[in-house]
Amino acid sequence: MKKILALVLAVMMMVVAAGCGGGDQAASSGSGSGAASSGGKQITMGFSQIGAESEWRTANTESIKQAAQDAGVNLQFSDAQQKQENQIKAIRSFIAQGVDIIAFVPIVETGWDTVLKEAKDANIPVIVVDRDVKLADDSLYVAKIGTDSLTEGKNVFKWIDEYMTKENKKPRDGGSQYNVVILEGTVGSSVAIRRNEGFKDAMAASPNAGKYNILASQTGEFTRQKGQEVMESFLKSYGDKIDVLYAHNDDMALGAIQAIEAAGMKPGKDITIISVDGVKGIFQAMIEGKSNCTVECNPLQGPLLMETAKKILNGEKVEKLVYVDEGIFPADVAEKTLPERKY
Ligand code: GYE
Repeated sequence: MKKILALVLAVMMMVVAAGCGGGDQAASSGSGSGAASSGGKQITMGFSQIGAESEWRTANTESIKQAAQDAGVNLQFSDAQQKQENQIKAIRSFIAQGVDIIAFVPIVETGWDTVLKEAKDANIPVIVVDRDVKLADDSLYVAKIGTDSLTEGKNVFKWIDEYMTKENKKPRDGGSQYNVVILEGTVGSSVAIRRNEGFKDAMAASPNAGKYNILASQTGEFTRQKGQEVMESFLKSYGDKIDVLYAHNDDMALGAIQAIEAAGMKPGKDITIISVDGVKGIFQAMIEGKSNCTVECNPLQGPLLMETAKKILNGEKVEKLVYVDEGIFPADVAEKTLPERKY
């Protein structure tokens, strides 16, 4: 009887030990194999992406997934299909799960106060990625990693202004002003707001401000399809008056190029085209002479995001705002640059 009892006890102890060992092993093998760790356990990050509206966004998602894998971070990825309410739901479920850290791309600027307060109350740090948020209390997030949309918008105007002057372009309607149409990004997104603001600020500050007339400006929702549709309607209303197209992203410019060709005009010649992002598709279009310039916006934010998350969870101080580096690529460097492009 005693022997049986001893045997049962021994087996029980083995089971308990194995259980603990298993747990320890899972935790330590995480850090041992270079996995991200906070206090020895693998980091779980809840990440809410807005969707897959553009080539840029696909590159952004891939960068984040790859960087999580490289850093050994357990990434809980959620796709919001372009809806803020889905993002709020995802963030709430990350809080309920008790993830270590939350990161998200805010589809629009406002409406985040309540859910971010819930994350703060649950002691879960938040990193804002890519776009900006507008909050009453900025302590609701720890860090923001992204791009400088205001500068991008300014650079667009400066490039256009130099180009039109250098090429000695004549307004197509025979008047004294260049007519500009704008395809804007998602309504209410910080990117669409700032890319407009930057463009208009630079225009107002230029001695050539009077040479430009913004004929029409409408959202194309950052997609190729919508960009094409809205450009079709611009062409119907203003056809041979349009001198310049500014598209808030390359995908909308690519859609617009199709609309311009279908209307029997030459994109990149009859209508000067500039857009933002720097995706491979627009480099190809520039090589074919169908677009004139892209102002880069860098989507490869994954490595910096993982590094920042680790620092925050290790109690290190991080910068509140970090912008990634970006360049400007006119058509004459497209062919040389395309092979080096990573997205
Ligand atoms: O320019 C556009 C995308 O938020 C900076 O979103 C990003 C923008 C990017 O869909 O292509």
